[in-house]
Amino acid sequence: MKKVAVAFVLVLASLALVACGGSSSSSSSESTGGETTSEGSAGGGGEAEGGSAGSAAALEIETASTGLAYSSKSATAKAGNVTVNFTNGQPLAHDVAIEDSGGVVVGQTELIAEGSDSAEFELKPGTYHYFCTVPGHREAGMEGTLTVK
Ligand SMILES: [Cu+2]
Repeated sequence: MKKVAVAFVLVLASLALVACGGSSSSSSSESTGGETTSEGSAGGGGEAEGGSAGSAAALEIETASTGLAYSSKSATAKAGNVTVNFTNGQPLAHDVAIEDSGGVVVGQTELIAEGSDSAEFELKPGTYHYFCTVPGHREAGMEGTLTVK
């Protein structure tokens, strides 16, 4: 009977170990979640979406509320397939073209007014510029720097 009692205690002890293991594994998954959150804030929501849809990433570019300018003078994107979502809230037509460091235009969105358009780009790491192709707009300041990592 004593052996049975010892065996019972061992079973209880192993159950306690399993319980400990369970709680430690759940706390480690919480820390993994924290890492994912910090990655998300660095790379933007597009990174999480890209994980489920391959390597696609989205870059949002919009015009300033008034004037010949975009809302931001700089943008960053991950190398690979990048979808540029361009939003123009102005009644004046604008577009977004992207040129590489050699000045070669690699693609552009439609010319639109008060609307939005998307275009896909295949971007390698490097420095690009985005600008509006309407004559005079880029010269007036409607451009920005795109850094692809
Ligand atoms: Cu323009």
